[in-house]
Amino acid sequence: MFTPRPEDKFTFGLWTVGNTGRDPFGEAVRAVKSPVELVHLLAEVGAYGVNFHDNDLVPIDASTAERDCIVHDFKAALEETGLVVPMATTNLFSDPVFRDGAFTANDARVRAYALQKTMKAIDLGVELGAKVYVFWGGREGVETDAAKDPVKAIQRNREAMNFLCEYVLDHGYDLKLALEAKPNEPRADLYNPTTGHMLAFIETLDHPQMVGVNPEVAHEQMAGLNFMHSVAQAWEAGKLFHIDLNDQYPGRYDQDLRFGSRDIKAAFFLVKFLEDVGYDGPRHFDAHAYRTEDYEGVKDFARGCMRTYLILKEKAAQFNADAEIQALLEEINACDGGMDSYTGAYSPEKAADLRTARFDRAALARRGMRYERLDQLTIDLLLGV
Ligand code: GLT
Ligand code: MN
Ligand code: MN
Repeated sequence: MFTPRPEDKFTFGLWTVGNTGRDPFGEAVRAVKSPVELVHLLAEVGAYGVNFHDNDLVPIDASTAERDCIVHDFKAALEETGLVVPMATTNLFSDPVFRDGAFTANDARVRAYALQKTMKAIDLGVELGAKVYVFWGGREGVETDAAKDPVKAIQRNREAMNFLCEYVLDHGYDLKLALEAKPNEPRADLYNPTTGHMLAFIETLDHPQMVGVNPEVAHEQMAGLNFMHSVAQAWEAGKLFHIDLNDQYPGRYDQDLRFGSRDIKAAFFLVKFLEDVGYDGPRHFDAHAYRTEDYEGVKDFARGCMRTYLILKEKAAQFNADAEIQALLEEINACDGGMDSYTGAYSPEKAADLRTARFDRAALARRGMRYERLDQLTIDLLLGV
């Protein structure tokens, strides 16, 4: 029980299980593992797929011959283990050239280089089978608003996304783009800081149907938001192309904790949402092991992400089958159709009828909703009582 299967579509980035524990205050605590070694580690713990930034796989200064050799070995590891590559992305944040951003940098040469790097990285992702291409603009922001015009930044971002959509179409690639928001870190402020901002931005693009979002738990929680609500809005708009699962204490740096390790109730409602609506994309864990761990601990971390997801999926099924919970939900949502002639699509007659309808406001206001009982039943269920 709670053993991951391919149909669960659990994926990890090379940068997640390959994280060596470096932070702003300390050096690496784990030795670097090669992409091929990481593929084998992921296969051992039962993952379905592996994602990467261009430079997680191919070093930024590699020659074409080196690139081809690395890709050849990586493909062989995928074939040997059966792992797939559902998503790929570009590193537009590590190299010093991106210190002022990539697509929004003030230097036009940096913006052009960022486009060139992304085109090559898209080719690499597609070559390895990626169907979703993520954009996380880690450096697309400012420390001081004296330096950059935020309207210009939005326009530069739009120009880059339009350019890259055309590139994908021009090459006939079967690839969707997914934008990932984050409010801050590593810049003091990042543009398009939440999933909601991204959804609004996407509608201004030349090919909005090709572009969706990749919301991350930690990033919305850093902004103090209810992650599941952001996911729900993306889903309802047909824009939930990918998802980054992890956990986070609100108001802190981006912690990327093991999925479900901090806010169990929020994780439960998230898993319940994804399972209830039938989200069938990858469940990508964008997190990393504690800095205290060796590679055995990294495996514990990866197994833990998947196990917690599957436990919460089982709990969601229990919630949906629980007689008392379902009876309460039925009572809460009870509807005798008595309001149907007033609500729904507008008509002048409806509006006139509704204007004269009589409501016993005091009686309506007296109704207790039983949400305390419902929530306690949820807590009992989560605590296994
Ligand atoms: C980086 C970031 C993540 C993004 C990755 C994709 S890189 O680790 O913190 O949230 O999803 O670029
Ligand atoms: Mn992420
Ligand atoms: Mn993060």
